[in-house]
Amino acid sequence: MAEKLLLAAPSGGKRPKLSAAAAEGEPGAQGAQGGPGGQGEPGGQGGPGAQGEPGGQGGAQGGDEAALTVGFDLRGFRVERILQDSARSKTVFIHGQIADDGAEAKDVVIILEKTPFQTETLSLLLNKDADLRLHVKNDIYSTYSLYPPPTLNEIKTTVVYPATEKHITKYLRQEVYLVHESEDDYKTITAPYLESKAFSIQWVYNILEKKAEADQIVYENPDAQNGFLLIPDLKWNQKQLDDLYLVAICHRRGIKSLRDLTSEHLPLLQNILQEGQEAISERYKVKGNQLRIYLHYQPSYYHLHVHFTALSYDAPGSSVEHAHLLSSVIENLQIDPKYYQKHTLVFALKADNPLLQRFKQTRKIWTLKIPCSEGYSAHGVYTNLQNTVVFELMQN
Ligand code: G7M
Repeated sequence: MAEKLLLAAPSGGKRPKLSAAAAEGEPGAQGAQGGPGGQGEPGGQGGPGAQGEPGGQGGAQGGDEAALTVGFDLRGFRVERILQDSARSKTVFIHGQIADDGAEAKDVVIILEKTPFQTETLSLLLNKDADLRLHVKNDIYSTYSLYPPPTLNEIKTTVVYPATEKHITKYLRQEVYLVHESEDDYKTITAPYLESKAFSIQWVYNILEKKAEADQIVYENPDAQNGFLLIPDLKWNQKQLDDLYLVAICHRRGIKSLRDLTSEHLPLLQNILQEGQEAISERYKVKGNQLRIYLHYQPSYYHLHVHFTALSYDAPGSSVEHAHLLSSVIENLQIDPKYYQKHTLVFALKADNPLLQRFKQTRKIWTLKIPCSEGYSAHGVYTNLQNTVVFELMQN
């Protein structure tokens, strides 16, 4: 590799190297920020643009060249395989390995994503110096390849290093399956599963404790009970509003997900809805009726947070089997304080998701109408694990 390639620094890994600028002592040199902590993410999303969103927060935001002081050294990088790619979203998920001098090669996941066009820079793309190379010309129609200057050809890059097997399978394209989770299923399958796994949400605590991304905070209501913090999502490069994406993270700990919400949490949810919209309107001039404000179920991280995305943006994870509009959540809780404990919730899980395996393995019981002597009924008990059907005769 002729030139050293420098990417935004991931946290946690030991690879970040100072770029030439930083080495020369340019102002603004800073260490890698925050980070993903160990992943868990049982709620992996189906389809391309899989979420889950690990990765350190890069130093450069909002096109601040001076902030590009810490890079990621790609020497020794080699592609192992493409985990998934999407021509539509112009995204590719790559599993690679990086061999540090002499040391054992470590896994890395790199996500490359072509960024949306910015209206302000179109005049720099299309002018008399534009390098346009003709493909086809026919009457009034013609197609070209346009080779823009490097600064207008940015590729958003997320690095997870070192990546675990979990990260790799998380991004691997897989079949997805719908799960209907009843109140009982949650108690007997999902809740014990979540308790058995120590999903790390260190990155969330880092944000709440201002140990990471502190300079990114858009708004904060500091109330320990009903307050929250609003911050740009890792997926948004903040360079254009078309794909605006922020997350509101509540200060209160212990609310794992939508399932835990009761009417007790209404003040918190109303604050997030109201103040979140006001803060975004003030900072970005995007009104509340142009925002999609929702919670994921299942989420990737089990600390309550709410997504704010531009309504016109087809954000990954905004499909009906995944997103629950905050306004509807509030209304449901006003109608029934225990709505989210009682109702069946439907979501999609990837084939290799351990939670899906638990649903499959768990004993299902269904009632069959089998003629019996008066006063008795028969129940069929089906166990996936043993592949057996057992009938029980029960007295009514
Ligand atoms: O699926 P779930 O509802 O759990 O979504 C979590 C959201 O948190 C996703 O939209 C991620 O892109 C976002 N996210 C994940 N990490 C690790 C970070 C982070 O370190 N910083 C920020 N700002 N957002 C993150």
